[in-house]
Order: sequence, then structure tokens, then C-alpha cells
Amino acid sequence: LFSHLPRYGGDPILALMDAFSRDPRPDKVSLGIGLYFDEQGRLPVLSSVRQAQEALLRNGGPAPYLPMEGSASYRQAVQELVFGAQHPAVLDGRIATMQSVGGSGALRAGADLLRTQLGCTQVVVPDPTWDNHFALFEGAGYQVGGYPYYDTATAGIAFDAMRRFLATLPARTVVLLHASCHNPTGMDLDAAQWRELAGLFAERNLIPFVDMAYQGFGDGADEDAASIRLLADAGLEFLVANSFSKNFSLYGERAGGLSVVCRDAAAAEAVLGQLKVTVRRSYSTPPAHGAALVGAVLQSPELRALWLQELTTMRQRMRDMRQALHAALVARCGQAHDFGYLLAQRGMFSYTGLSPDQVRRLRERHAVYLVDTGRLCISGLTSAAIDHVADAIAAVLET
Ligand code: PLP
Ligand code: TYF
Repeated sequence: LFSHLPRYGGDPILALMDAFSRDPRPDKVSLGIGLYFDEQGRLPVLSSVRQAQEALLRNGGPAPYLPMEGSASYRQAVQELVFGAQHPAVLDGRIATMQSVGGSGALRAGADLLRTQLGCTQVVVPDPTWDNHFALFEGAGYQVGGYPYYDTATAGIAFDAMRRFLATLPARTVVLLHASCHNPTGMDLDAAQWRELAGLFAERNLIPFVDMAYQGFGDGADEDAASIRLLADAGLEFLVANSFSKNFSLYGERAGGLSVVCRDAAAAEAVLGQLKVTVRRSYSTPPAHGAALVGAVLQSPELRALWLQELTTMRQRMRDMRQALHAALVARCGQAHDFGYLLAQRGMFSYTGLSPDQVRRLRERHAVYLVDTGRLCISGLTSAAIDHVADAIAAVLET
């Protein structure tokens, strides 16, 4: 029955992580997969999350099914974190928010909703973007196209080309946007550009779908959601997928949310109903544990304050690593190369402009692992590794 099935090639980023763990060299450095590591190179367990976990264990109860749309208190906490507790759209009940299986599950549920309820079949994603965007939307039956985003020549955003391209799209095309900390380039749109896009989306009847996987890793939890709040202020109807994998260091718990901003509360209620249909058709009800942890942290004033502090520590560490790597490269290469991109880019990733061949030499000769596109995961750096990584990059740039 199954022997003719084609072999699955896997995900190149996950394959890189496997290759790294098999590499016996002691000075190896993993700058491939997008995970947040601490200064000791470990995945952190946040104190805020640990305290929520301990309280949960002390009160340990049974594990009933959650409702299809997830825990009500968690959904409210998600909405307030993403939009701000005082946002008129929140206060008016115009947002349908459901608990999702990570950010990925939110993207898929949103894609399913738009496909089944509005007949959408076309989505455009930034060029470049997270590879799974293709898989998730294709899996939901979409044709996935790219829009101009990153300009290799200037290491900046190709905003004019982006705007011109988006203006040619048919009404009801879904436009996938990264809220902040763009994966893989680290280059974000500024407020004026978001404002301009908001006008374009309204005029052309496009459907924005904002993906926020790194809230708090750029400039702060509120600051990184500013793009989303701006679209809501502009009166648009749109979707937001948010993930707690990175900012709570809860990757395997699969905690996220899907929010759909609607014209009024009645529309939001109808949307929530159809989201339940989507969930019922695929996994019935979401996993409880990760959402219980995130919900407990966000709802307790003390734990929330502690989490925000821990988020600041993570963000600051990534900035420190950007500056340290920048200084180390300038010290080695002088003005021969421009490393300013390290400081201009935001969040976990830097797009180095290194070629696939240079990336291969980094890996083979120096045990420094980057993604083939030249994406470098800043949070894989530690103070102890900076010199080795800078030596390695300087060496491959020279030859
Ligand atoms: N969106 C982007 C841009 C990402 O980089 C990721 C990373 O994993 C996700 C979504 C998915 O998040 P999750 O692991 O919560 O599914
Ligand atoms: O881009 C990254 O590295 C992260 C993590 O199939 C990731 O978003 C990578 C690949 C994948 C799932 C998550």
C-alpha cells in the first residue's frame, strides 16, 4: 500500500540542527535554527513560567477537555497582550480570539477560515519569508506567491516595489505580513510604511494576515505589536497569528492564538463559531498545559511583571550580541565590509548576505552553522563564542 510513497526531504533548518548535534568539534556554534538560547547556550526555563508551573502542580487537578476555541481566560489574555487591554476593538468585543496550536496552528486555522468562509485561494508572502508559510498555506489549498520585501543590494526594504506589487493584487488576496522581527531578514517596516499599507489594504480590499512569532524580541511587547494596533486603529478587518514559543520559551507546549478583527461584535461571534468548526474538523480541542502556564503568567500582576523583565533580559542579550559581533568583525575587517546590518536589524535573526558557498565553508572549516540563505541566529551567540565566530566570518570573507 505504501511502499511507492516518495521519501520526505524534511525541513532544511531542522536537518541543520541534526547535523550540528552530530558534529564532534568542541568549538561548534549553532546559529541556524531560531531558538532563544541564554548566555550559557541553554534553552531557558523562565522563572515566571516555573512559578506558574509550581502553582499548577500544587493545585493539581484533573485534565478535562478545553472548549474547541480554548480557555476563555487565556483567550482574553492573548487579546489584551496583542492589542492592548484598552484598545477600542477589545473593549467593543470586535475581536474573535481562539487558542491555537502554536503560531503555526493559528496560521493554518486562519487560512482554513478564509478559504472555507470567504473563498480565498491566493496568498502572498514576503520574499523572503519563513519557509513553513508556503507549506501551511499550500496545505490549506492556497496558491502562494511572493511580494518584494528585502532588497539585497541595499540590505533594506524594497518598499516601493512592495507597494506597487500589492496594488496590483485582486480584491480578497490574503497578504501575509510579519508584525516585527522579520524572519529571516530582521528588517521591519516603519510606522509610516505600515500606515501607507493600511490605506492600500482598505482601498484594494486586501486581507492582511499578520504573523507575530517574536513579540517582545524587537523593542518591547507593546512596541512590537504597534503594527497590529495601527491596522486595528485604521478600522481594517484582518487576522493575527501570535506565538508564545519564543517569548515564553515554551516551544513544545504549542501555545499561540488566532485573533480576527471584525467590523462589530456580531461578526466576531460568527467568526468564533466558524473557527470552532475548523478546530472540530481537525483536532477537536487544543492542548491545555502550555496555555495554562501562559495564562497564569499573564493574569497575575506579579508574574506578568517578572515575565516582562525576563523578556527584556532576552531582548537586551540579543542586542548585546549584535553589538559584540559587529565590533569583533569591524576589528578584524576594518572598512572592507559593511556590518551595519547587524545593528539595523531587529530580533533573533540577521541576514548576513553570505553566499551558500561561504555558509558551507563556515560549517565545514569552522563548525559555525548558519542557514544556507545566510541567515544567522543572533541568540545562538554567546560572549565566549564571539571571537571564534568573528574569526570564521572574517576568514570566509577574505577568500
Ligand atoms: N511564524 C514565524 C515567522 C516563525 O518564525 C515561527 C517560528 O517557529 C512561527 C510562525 C511558528 O511558531 P510556532 O512554533 O509557535 O508554531
Ligand atoms: O525559522 C526558524 O528557525 C524558527 C524555528 O520547521 C522553526 O521559526 C524552523 C523550522 C521549522 C519549525 C520551526
